[in-house]
Amino acid sequence: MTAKTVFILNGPNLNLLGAREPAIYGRDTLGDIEAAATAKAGALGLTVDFRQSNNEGTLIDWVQEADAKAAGLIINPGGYTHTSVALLDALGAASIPKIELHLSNIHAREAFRRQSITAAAADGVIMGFGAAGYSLALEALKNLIDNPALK
Ligand code: CA2
Repeated sequence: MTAKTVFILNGPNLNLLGAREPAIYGRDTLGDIEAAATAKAGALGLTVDFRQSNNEGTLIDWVQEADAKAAGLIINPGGYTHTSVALLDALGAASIPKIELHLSNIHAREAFRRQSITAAAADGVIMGFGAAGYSLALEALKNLIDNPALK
């Protein structure tokens, strides 16, 4: 049987991981995270389509593409987490299982980061575990894909 594909979408500035702010976001680069996520997905019998964009509209297009093509979606919306009604609407329109992911615990940070606009459209949120969160999110997504009644 062909492995189901899941999209992992990463928002603005996540391409900078590893270079700056290691105390908050860790030392892994986004390339390191993609390699680990690809290996984890393989162990779960999934294929990953891993992407990053600094553009809100591109992320919205990819959410719509995921809904048409993928079995599930993990998204770290970056700063758009706290601002984007348009991304919330795109996620809300997508019927596939969806996990929101943050490297940091946004509730332990500045007041403006404590609200996620986008999380209302997610089936669940994983945050605060650094790069390991991607692996945890894949496990959670696999559970949702295999058990649609949980959604
Ligand atoms: O904790 C997360 O995963 C965030 O989504 C990361 C975003 C931030 O805006 C959210 O509030 C929480 C930031 C993405 C990465 O930003 C960097 C900035 C400088 C150096 C490295 C990464």
